[in-house]
Amino acid sequence: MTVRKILTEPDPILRQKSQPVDKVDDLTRKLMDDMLETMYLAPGIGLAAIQIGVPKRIIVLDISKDPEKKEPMYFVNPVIVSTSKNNITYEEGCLSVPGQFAEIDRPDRCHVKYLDYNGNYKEFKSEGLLATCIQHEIDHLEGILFIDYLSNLKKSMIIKKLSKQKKELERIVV
Ligand code: GNR
Ligand code: NI
Repeated sequence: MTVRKILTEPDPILRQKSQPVDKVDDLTRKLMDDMLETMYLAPGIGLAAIQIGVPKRIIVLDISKDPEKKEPMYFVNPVIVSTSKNNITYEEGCLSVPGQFAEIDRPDRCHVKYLDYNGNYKEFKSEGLLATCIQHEIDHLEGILFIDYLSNLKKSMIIKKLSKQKKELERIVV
């Protein structure tokens, strides 16, 4: 397994729409293994392939609290079948928006269909943090970040801050 570099905002690749996977083969599984390792090291509780620069409709998640007991979940070509009418608010963060957090409202429950690690068709119903996380990851597949739900002012302040940090880092590295 290989740890890959996580792209951060503002990076136009993060705004690309990811494409469906046509076959869950060994290369797809290698990519999912790399995504999981990258996510655990970060550390984060979810990762979409586009965050490591691969525009494929793949997400991995692990919301287990105990790092000793790993509970990885893999979703290939996830599609939301339905969501609840009632919303829930979580303070969200994103590995591609480092150091920034905001309360975001999303449906409390979501039902998804997808292909699993072995390419088998599955359906899954989630609620609470897991439902929030799945929706956050599926947004990545459409090029959407949680900051897109904030006011234009808050969003532009965050993007400005991140661009500055990036420029500063480049200055140090070069
Ligand atoms: O690590 C993560 N934590 C998190 C917290 C609340 C809502 C969503 C997330 S996902 C995030 C990792 C990430 O950026 N996934 O795309
Ligand atoms: Ni994210």
